[in-house]
Order: sequence, then C-alpha cells, then structure tokens
Amino acid sequence: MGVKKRALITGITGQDGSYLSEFLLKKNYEVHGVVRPSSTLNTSRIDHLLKYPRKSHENVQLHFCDLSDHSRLLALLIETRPDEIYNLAAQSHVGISFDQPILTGEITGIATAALLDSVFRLKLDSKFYQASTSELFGNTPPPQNEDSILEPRSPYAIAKLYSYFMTRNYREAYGLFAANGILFNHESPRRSERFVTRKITSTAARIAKGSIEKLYLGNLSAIRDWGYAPEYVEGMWKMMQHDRPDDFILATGVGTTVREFCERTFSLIGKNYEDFVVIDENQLRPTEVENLLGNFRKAEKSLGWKPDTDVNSLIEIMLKSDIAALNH
Ligand code: NAP
Ligand code: F7E
Repeated sequence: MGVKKRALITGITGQDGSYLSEFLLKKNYEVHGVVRPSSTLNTSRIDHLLKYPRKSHENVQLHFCDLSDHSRLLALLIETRPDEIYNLAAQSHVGISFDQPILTGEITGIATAALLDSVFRLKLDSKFYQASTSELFGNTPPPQNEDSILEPRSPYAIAKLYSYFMTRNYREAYGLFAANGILFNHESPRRSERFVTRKITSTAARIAKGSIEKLYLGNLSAIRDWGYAPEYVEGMWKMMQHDRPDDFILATGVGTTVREFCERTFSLIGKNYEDFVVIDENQLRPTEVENLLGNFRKAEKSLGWKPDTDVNSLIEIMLKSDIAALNH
C-alpha cells in the first residue's frame, strides 16, 4: 500500500462533504474536515464515519474553524499540508443570500481567496477544488456549457462568481492546480429540507403516513437539472486527478420544473399534488433563475464522467428514504 493522500474538506458536514468523505476514505485517503463551531451538533451526516460519535476516526480528523477566520485557515493548512483541498463550505442557500448578502459574500466568496492565497504564500503543492455552481449562468439560455455567459442573479451567485474567477486567477497567475467544478443541482436523502426537492419528498412522506398538512412552495415554473449527489462527488475527485487543472460542468442534461417534481413525487404516494401545494409568496426570490440545464460533454470526454441516476430514480430514492425514516 502506498503513502496515504491527505485531503482537507471545508464543508465536510454538508451533503457533498459527507459523500466526498466516504468516497475518499474508500480510496484510502486521510480526510481532514473543517467543522463550523456551533452550539447544536452539526455532524449528523458524518457521525457514521467517526469511530465514536464526534470523536475522530483514525482516517478522519475534524478541525473547528469558521470560514471567516482566515488566520485559523492558514494555521490549518500549515498543520495538515493537504495534497488536495476541496472547498465545499458556503452559505449555499440562494433565497437566504438575499437576506444575508454580506455574510454570503464573506463565506461563499472571500474565504475562497483566503484559502487560495494561503496555499500560494505557503508554497504548498496542494491541489484546490472550488465548488462552483450553475447559478453563475443566471438567465443565460440553456443548455449552458463551460463557455456560456455568466450572469449571476443573487448575492449567492455573485459571491460564487468571485470565487470562480479567483480560482482561475490563481491558476493562471501562479500556476496553482486550481479547478472549478460547475455543478448543477444535485440532491440526495442528505439534502437539507431547506432546498425544494427534499422539502417536497419529506412533506410527501409525512402526508403518505397520514399527516394532514400543506406544502408551501414558491415558484413552481423554475426548471432545474437535478442529479444524484454521490455521483457528483466522484466527478469532483476526477477533476483533481486530471492531468491539468481546468473547469468542468457536471449535470444530467435533463430539465424538470418544480411543478413536475411535485407531480411525480405525489403520484408515487397515490395523491394529486394540487390538493396539497399552496403558493407562499415568502418563498419567491427577488430575482429568479428560470431555466438551468447543463451540457456535461467536456467532463464526459476528458474525465470519463457521466451521470447514472435520472430525476425519476432520484425522486424514488429520496422519497423511499424519507418514508423509511418515519418508520423508525
Ligand atoms: P450544504 O449541504 O449547504 O453544506 C454547506 C457546508 O458549508 C456545511 O458543512 C456548512 O456547515 C458549511 N458552512 C457554512 N457556513 C460556514 C462557515 N461560516 N464556516 C465553516 N463552514 C461553513 O451544501 P452542499 O449541497 O453540500 O454543497 C457543497 C458546496 O457546493 C457548496 O459550496 C454549495 O454552494 C456548492 N454547490 C452545491 C450544489 C448542490 O446542488 N448541492 C450545486 C452547485 C454548487 P454546517 O453543517 O455547520 O451548516
Ligand atoms: O431551489 C424554487 C426556487 O433552493 C430550486 C443550491 O444547492 O442549487 C441549489 O440552489 C428552485 C428555485 O435550489 C421553493 O425558487 C420553489 O427556482 O432547491 P433550491 P437552487 O436555488 O437551485 C444550486 C446549483 C446551488 O449552487 C445552490 O447552492 O425551486 N422553489 N419553491 C423553492 N425553493 C426552495 N428552497 N423552497 C421553496 O419552497
């Protein structure tokens, strides 16, 4: 067995961080995770990877650090000297970013510069992955590819735009191995219920079990390209093993409206979504992104990556998991 590679993951407690940790552990990596200090426990998605809850497995070590604490980030890089850094931490909710634009800018934007600049100043050989997003495209007509115009339409997307270009700039200016994964929406049973897919499947599961409740949603006409998160973290890793740093889209190439997602979820429990969905104006965004649908051909050609799970299978996986959780 060769020397273990060391990965540092910011956002390890999130959906993608948890799947990426599992993936890297299977590849025999030593995983270091940055955890935001919080008064309530926030490691539920990775507890199964730790030897004892909240203590570190021999191949997983957790480090407390808020991404706004740049000197702590610098210290962590000196301490861990990672081969690969996956910058997944973010205030990742588009709707919330309209209420907290400055915090979103600090965590989703400026912290990326702090990490990149630390790698550069410390002269580390660490490869750097930036969690970029289809939100960068805004209302640029679909299908979007790596050359499509970037027109961000939320404080979240604007902060991500800064990180996207910082990543490119450190690559071009200083030769860092710095790659952007421009990922379209990807979901799973570990998706927070704040996002629309899991909000729909978890509510439908409760309704299937007899709960009398309504599902309060905003814009039902928005089209998203929804894939399955475990497949996307493999794509992140493939970008880091590529012979040179580059920017890649990961997507399924299929668009589905929020309305269709509801319709299909409720049909699986033998109900009509129209009997449950209520439009809640509070869920509408000041500026909406209407139609995101990605072209993943570059990743397929250069990385050999392609999605396997279509949106209907995704709905089944998420609904099944939400129903099973209620049976426990
Ligand atoms: P997520 O579930 O919301 O996870 C975000 C992570 O960031 C969590 O671990 C969170 O910690 C951490 N975090 C937030 N604020 C922090 C702070 N101030 N200091 C330290 N850590 C902080 O997001 P995800 O779905 O896994 O997505 C991973 C990344 O990909 C994000 O950058 C997201 O913007 C981006 N992205 C996601 C998608 C998607 O469809 N999922 C698509 C494109 C790009 P807590 O657990 O303590 O909240
Ligand atoms: O919204 C509409 C909403 O919040 C999807 C993040 O991971 O993917 C995610 O961002 C659509 C939007 O995801 C509700 O207006 C309707 O049109 O699930 P979402 P998002 O905004 O696409 C991208 C790629 C990221 O990078 C982000 O980090 O659904 N919608 N009604 C609703 N959305 C929510 N959350 N809640 C509703 O009630």
